[in-house]
Amino acid sequence: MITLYTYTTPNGRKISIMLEELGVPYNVKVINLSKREQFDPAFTAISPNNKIPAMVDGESPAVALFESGAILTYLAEKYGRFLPPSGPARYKTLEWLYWQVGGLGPMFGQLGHFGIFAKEKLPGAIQRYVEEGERLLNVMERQLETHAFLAGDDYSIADMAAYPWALNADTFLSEFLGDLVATMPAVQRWLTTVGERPAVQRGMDVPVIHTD
Ligand SMILES: N[C@@H](CCC(=O)N[C@@H](CS)C(=O)NCC(=O)O)C(=O)O
Repeated sequence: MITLYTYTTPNGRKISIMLEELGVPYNVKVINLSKREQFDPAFTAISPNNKIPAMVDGESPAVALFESGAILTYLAEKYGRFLPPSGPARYKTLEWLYWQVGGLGPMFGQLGHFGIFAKEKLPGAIQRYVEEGERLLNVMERQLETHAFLAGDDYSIADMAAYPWALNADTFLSEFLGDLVATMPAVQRWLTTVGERPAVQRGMDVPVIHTD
């Protein structure tokens, strides 16, 4: 059985989307970042970088992984879906997956930090990450003007990785990026297409946090 360690943030939702797309059973363990549970030794034994998502698959021997790109690649290879097994299409998919993990996620994350969460507002830092966010959205728009999905004709783990973050441009980060996204028909079309997938909708609802 797969156990997903996650929270209500975009990086965790990449993996719940993939698990929902695969239709495989999985347990969810909530790592409450606001309670700093990412630093609990039981979690850092699985995720030494003390960040979600992490995943454990099976028991003896179990596969324990952190880093969303590695987890998505593992699941895609295990179940033979959403990542071509070889050839140029495989590397196009990995190219856009790494673009998300190394670019879109970190830059949007920093914009969220400096623009929204940080008590001290540093104009230079905010400007830097707004400009990076805009640049990355423009890269996406150009790619999606000529391709149905990020890596080409087929929906893949690259789309699952990018969707929860790109959605933020229109929601959580809309004060910085919303006006630009509104002028991007290809990104809008892709957000709608991906967002209408039932598995994506289910994955975006994971985890459920019980407040008591
Ligand atoms: N490169 C990592 C990034 C993971 C990440 O930044 N996770 C955030 C939540 S979205 C986290 O766990 N932050 C907790 C912390 O920084 O203490 C991945 O793609 O898995």
